[in-house]
Amino acid sequence: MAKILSGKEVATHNTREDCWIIVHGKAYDVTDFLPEHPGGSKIILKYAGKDATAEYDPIHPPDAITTNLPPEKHLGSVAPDTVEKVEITITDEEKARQGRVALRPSLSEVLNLHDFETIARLVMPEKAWAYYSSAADDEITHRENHAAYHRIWFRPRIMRDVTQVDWSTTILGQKSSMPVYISATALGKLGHPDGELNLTRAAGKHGVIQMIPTLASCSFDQIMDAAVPGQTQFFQLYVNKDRAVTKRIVQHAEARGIKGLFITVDAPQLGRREKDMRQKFEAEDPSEVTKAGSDGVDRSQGAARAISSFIDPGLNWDDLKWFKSITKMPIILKGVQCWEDALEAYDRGCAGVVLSNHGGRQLEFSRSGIEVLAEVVDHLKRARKLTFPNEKFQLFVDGGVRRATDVLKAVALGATAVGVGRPFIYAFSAYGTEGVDHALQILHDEFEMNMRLLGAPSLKNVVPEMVDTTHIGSHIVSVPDDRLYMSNYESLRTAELKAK
Ligand code: 173
Repeated sequence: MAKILSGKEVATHNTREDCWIIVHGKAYDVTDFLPEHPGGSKIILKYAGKDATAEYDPIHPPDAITTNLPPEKHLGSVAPDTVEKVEITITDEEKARQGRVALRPSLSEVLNLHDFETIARLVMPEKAWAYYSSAADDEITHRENHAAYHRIWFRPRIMRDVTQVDWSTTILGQKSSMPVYISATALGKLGHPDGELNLTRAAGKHGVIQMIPTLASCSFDQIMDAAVPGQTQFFQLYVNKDRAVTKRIVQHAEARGIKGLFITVDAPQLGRREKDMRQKFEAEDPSEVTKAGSDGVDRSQGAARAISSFIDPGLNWDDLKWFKSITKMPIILKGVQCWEDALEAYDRGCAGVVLSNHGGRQLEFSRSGIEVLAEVVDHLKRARKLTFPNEKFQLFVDGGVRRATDVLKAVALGATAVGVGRPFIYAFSAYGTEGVDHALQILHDEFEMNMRLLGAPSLKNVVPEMVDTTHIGSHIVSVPDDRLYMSNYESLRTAELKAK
């Protein structure tokens, strides 16, 4: 039997030279790990000799500490009643937030995916809202992602029997109840204690595919274990500079039944997300975060940058051969932004590409995925005689999708499916799993109606002739201010009123 430590004993190891911390009731010697911690040593030192669980949980999967530290640094259990409670001061701001949570509108009042965002903004912890909602620089690309759909108009057909309409499909050969998948987004527990599991459960219920992020705050295995039998999941990969780590992650994902490997290719460095930066990750002591700490990690750059230093900026086309040698999963490049790279991905044997600018969080003035889709389809048809949607080389789009009509525009143009990220985070941050369930149900309802109104009994009938893309490339130059929506449209105001 391993010895049970006391909190008092752990508390004596509270210096940079001798640093123990407690996570989930177990003590760890992290002294040697301090310089290696991707988020810097200071944040660990703040909890030297103490229980760090509350700080640790939203950022790390539960197994991060056990897999990163060699077994001899696992010191064993700590008797719970001997551990000094870490004072969590509830600020006035937090009290006010909890008050707003209690006044959330009921889910039946939530009519569309925009409503979740309205509510999430009011009820999410500020740090979480800043992290999720932020985008690069002036957030022009972020807005453009949604605005681009405003430039595509329908050419519906009439007098077709639409008594039965079916919007189910297959994605990489896997069944999906709609041409939508839940895109990968990091740090789910910032928004809700169950984090990504909210997505897994709702996806399982609705027959929708979840793309599991490398930087989930639940462990990969927890997420896999939460799936119902037969539920399909994809995996989003950030390629680690240490390829042995990458190989282990990829092969474990395959062994656990992941059906598609989406390699992120648009983030050799993380974009500047100023909303997030202003929040000052672990901002209790502003003097500590205004500049790079003595540990060399610049935490003034927001939550994401603090934990992204492992991503390999050296990733290049030649690496694809290696990926193919270590896995049989279909490989899809996520973050392609022009036809030349889509063509290269096709020629090098990828199973598809995601036309994406990372939710506007990376290169500002990247074009929207939907605009790039039109270009890619056009060139691949001509250069390689492909037709779309195509079983062997599938095109995906993400960014700015809020309505089934947005999805149907992408499908008409040749996309197999569309990724939706933020709206589902907002849904679970405000309402947990039920929120995601409701969001998916809203999309189902929108699909049913819009398929009928388009005159499309199935997705096969959603063809390029059904959309007018004349102005797809006419970018709005000024910052868009949608008067009609802002002045006339009845948005869900009850949340704001109740909150005041
Ligand atoms: O968009 C992101 O925030 C993201 O992809 C990321 C990357 C590295 C660490 C955390 C999040």
